[in-house]
Amino acid sequence: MNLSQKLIATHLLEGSLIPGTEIALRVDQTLSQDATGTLVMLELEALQLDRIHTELSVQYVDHNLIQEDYKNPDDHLFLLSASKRFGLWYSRPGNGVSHIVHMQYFGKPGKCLIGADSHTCAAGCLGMLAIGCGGLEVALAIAGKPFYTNMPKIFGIQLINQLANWVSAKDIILELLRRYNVFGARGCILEYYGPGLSALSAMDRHVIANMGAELGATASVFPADENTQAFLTAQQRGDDYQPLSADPEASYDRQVTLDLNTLVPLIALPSSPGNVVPVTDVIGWPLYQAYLGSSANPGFRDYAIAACIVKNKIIPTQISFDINPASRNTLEELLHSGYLGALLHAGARLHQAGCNGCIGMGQAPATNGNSLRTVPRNFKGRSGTADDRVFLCSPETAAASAISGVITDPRTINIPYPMIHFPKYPIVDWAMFEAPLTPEQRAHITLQKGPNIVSLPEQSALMDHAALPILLKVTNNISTDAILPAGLHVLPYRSNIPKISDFCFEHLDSTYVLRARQADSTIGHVIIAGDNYGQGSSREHAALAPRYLGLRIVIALSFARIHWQNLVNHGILPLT
Ligand code: MIC
Repeated sequence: MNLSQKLIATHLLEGSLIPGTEIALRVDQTLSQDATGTLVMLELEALQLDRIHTELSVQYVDHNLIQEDYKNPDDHLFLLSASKRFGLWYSRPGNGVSHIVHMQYFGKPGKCLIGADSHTCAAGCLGMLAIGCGGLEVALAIAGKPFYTNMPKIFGIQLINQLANWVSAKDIILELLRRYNVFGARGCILEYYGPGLSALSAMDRHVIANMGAELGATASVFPADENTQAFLTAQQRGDDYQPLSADPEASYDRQVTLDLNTLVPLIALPSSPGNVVPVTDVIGWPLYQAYLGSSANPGFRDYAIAACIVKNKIIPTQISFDINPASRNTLEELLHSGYLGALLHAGARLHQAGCNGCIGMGQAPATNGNSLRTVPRNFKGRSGTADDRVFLCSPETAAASAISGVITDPRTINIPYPMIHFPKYPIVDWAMFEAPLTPEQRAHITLQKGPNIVSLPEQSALMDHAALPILLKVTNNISTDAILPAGLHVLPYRSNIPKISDFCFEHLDSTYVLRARQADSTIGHVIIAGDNYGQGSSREHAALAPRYLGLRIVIALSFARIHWQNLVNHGILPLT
């Protein structure tokens, strides 16, 4: 067996390992973040849940951090009260992005994690079976129900040789996106193996595993080996380690070999993670912003190498050089090691640990300004600027470009390849979490709901027969960011479905909401779409909000996995 099959077999409750057939999995752990988690908690409330039934469930606050008014902070306190009420761990605002923090504190080889965030697959870097999904599935898993999905094909990625200097983990996943595009791994688990793994740390693997979501993969799986053990030991969790790997003669449904030594710095052009070209194709293009951080490049080395590149230099005035630490611990380590000082001295703008500009919660780029980011996705308008020009690249490329003032191949800057000095003892600080309460303590907790937290709307059953108007026709690869945008003006309504529905298809067809409201809501309407409809984020708001406006059926050439399930979960018929 390959490792993915082993992980599935040990969690299989129903079905068999035949690709394409439905399987039910036992879930050990769940994660949710604030932008999806408020719905999860409202769903737990609707289920009248008494306590969590998983081994471990964690609620993070990492997305909606800017407190322009009461809405986001009300959500944070609601989530704290719900975590206490139901028995979840709570990670406070500023503690960092769910994916890296989960890896640091809770990730465990061999466990099955599902998460209300498409990048949950990042935890596959530790030898976990980690799958992103909609909030309702996380709520049901917390309530002790299995997770249903189709048995994926296993796509073996054999890594041989080693990366050259100035080429890093981000370039590996960008190379896979260059080859297979944003739909190339749908219905698959990407399983990495081979001698090339030995030089990739657990955090390098996180970079690669995280962006499996961009290829449409169900999960990313790495073996648990000595690099995994080194990471867990440094996190003072050496006991959580167990070695895991594919059998020596394991086979895969699909297979490719990647010679790491042949890779070059790559960059995804606006506005799809699949538009990948070598950086050499765009050198000299003007730059407005260079942006470090997010779940896609969250590790100490990603900031440290940028610090080495900009050390003792000054970033040109017109460039916004944004540092978004992914975890508070990493921020503290950068502080103590001096790397943060080098970044700040060069002109960096330091933001709090969290998702921030990755989802358009601040740091929007200027009109026509090219923004080079280490984030995982660059769908149009996601940064908060409607006509944005966001590129995806490695920290090396972002920092080298920041210092040069134009898009630059990091191999051409005139400094020796830096040696990173890692902290001897990484910071491990459980004080930043609220641990689950005892049953006696939980009994006294009530949910703390601010005025913007609105219970889930009542919905009528799907009709047996209907003649419905078609209100919208859209093309291929429509992302959930296009269906229900992110950004500072929309995100604070994540706990308020009636209000957030005002923003459906805002950038794609600003007349849709009005036309849907004017249509007969007792009949509803249809959307026609191309291939890969609903790719990207797991936000179930992209189903619930159009449903609130009367959407009953989507007819598409094909659907992205998570959005298809979200449509089903909320009573919209997805027809292929
Ligand atoms: C994303 O990267 O698109 C997000 C924002 O993390 C989403 C979740 C959300 O929309 O709240 C995701 O990846 O699922």
